[in-house]
Amino acid sequence: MATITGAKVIITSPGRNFVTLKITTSDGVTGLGDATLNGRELAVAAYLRDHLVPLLIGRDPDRIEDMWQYLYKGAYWRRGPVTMTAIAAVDTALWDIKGKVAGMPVYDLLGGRARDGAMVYGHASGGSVAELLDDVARFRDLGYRAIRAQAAVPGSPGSYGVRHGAIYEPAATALPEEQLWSTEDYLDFAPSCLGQVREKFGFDFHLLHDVHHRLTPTEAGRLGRAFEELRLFWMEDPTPAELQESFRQIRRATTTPIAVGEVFNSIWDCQQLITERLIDYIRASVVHAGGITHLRRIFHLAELYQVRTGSHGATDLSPVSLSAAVHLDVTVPNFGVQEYMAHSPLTHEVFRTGYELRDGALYPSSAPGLGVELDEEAAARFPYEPKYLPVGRRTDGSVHDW
Ligand code: EZ4
Ligand code: CO
Repeated sequence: MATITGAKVIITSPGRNFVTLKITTSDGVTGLGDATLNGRELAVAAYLRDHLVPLLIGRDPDRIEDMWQYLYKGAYWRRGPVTMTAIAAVDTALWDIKGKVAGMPVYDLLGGRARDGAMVYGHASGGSVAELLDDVARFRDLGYRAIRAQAAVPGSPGSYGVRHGAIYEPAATALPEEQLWSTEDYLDFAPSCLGQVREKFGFDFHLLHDVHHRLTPTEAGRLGRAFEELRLFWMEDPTPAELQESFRQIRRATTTPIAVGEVFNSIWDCQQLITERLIDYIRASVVHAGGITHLRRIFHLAELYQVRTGSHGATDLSPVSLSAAVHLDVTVPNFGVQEYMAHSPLTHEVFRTGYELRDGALYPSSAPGLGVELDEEAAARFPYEPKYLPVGRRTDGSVHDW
């Protein structure tokens, strides 16, 4: 029997911060797991280094489900983003190792591909509607079949999702930036903004929009109704989702499809949303929802209720996460779409990836395991830099959901 002989936490900042767990076995096989929790990176690094790594040494790397149960139930303190991200890193690294030992890509360990590639959506944005329209045209020219559209709301400098430069990185400052937000201005602006996208480009592509948790259920219902004639692929995160039953109200108000889940960390965060069919797409991710083992369980529950998948894939999810997501995406029958924001060239100096973008879809590498390598010498050249996500404030100065 092989045993786990080493587990190393690698913190690196090639363009942005990433935490990665690298597990080594007595046979000399290594596996990688993403452990990045944007703006709270060192909490997960400490959880791994101080509390999980000592438990891993000497254990059997083959027993992935048992390891998951051991770390989840063994903690006594369940769930939460820090715990579940740390467990995800161990779980993902063990799937990577199992694939390498078997000589199979992870998608084959998961039952094999149901499709060759995973359709992705790209992020078009603009400081104005005119800029957004140019950016949508660029994504269409690049072959994307699904495009998320976000534009700056006039008078709301804290509008979500507007790229400045080549890469969108909201965690950009050493302390949280405070950004002003007006819900009223946004509700006036968003339908006409997306309406202009449909007017110019028509309906032959999927159009998505992220509300980023900023509305009440009443406001979200009204916005969803205003979007109906635009036939969105989805309206994402219309409200904060701690209150799962609030989605009943949004559902009653509109037929615009609803997607939610990027901040979820367990099946318990979406059980009611799925089983009452209060959403159309579940957006939980490998890294923040307990790894491949737990996300697969969420996706299988969703399949029973005709809820499709649409995993979070912003650049704060490392190339290891993205690769794991694509391996899972191509296997599940209820796949919907995969979010994709290309990582920066600096990030790829550290992470060598095998997945490929073609015709608006990501194709997993057929290399054994996840097909991602981390260059530790390159990683050491990019030391950790404290970076925080912004904080939203309403025009009266009070804190709002960012
Ligand atoms: O703001 O990942 O759909 N994508 C998103 C992301 C999140 C970031 C937070 O770290 O909403 O851009
Ligand atoms: Co989002």
